[in-house]
Amino acid sequence: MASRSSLIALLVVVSCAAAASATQFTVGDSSGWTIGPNYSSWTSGKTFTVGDTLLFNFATGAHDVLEVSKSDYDSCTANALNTFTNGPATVTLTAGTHYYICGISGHCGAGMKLAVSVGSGAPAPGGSPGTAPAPGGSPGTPSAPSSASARLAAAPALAVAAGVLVKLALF
Ligand SMILES: [Cu+2]
Repeated sequence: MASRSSLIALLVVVSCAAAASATQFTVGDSSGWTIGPNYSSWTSGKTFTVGDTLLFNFATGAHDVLEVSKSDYDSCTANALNTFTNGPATVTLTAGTHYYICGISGHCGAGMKLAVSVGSGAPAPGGSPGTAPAPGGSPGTPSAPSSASARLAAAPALAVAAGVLVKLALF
């Protein structure tokens, strides 16, 4: 009995820790950041949230990571907003859509391009695209209520706790 209780306690602790921490996504999984993987396939089905990190795995000098605008992403133009030349590189995600390409000649055209849409965790009501936070701040756009995001952050932990209780009942 004691061992079962401690197992359950351990499960609860581990589950809560997992729900509270940010997620690290390894770009391209085991393939890493290189020519070959299809990065739009890689992003599909994944949910990126503010504070999550992208790990770009590449050998320094073989590739690099440039954050670029959407038009430069579309045209594979190496006009960097941010540059990460040393691999592996970790990028912490902020809200909005972020575009990354490899700046080595020909690599972006060969598929080294990644677009990541980062949500706040709350579905935008009425979902208007193109409402990225403007530098300098636009008037009349109140920031999302923090209580709502706190509730959403707590939801996975509650779901996990409920799951544990169900398992407990089935024991
Ligand atoms: Cu490259």
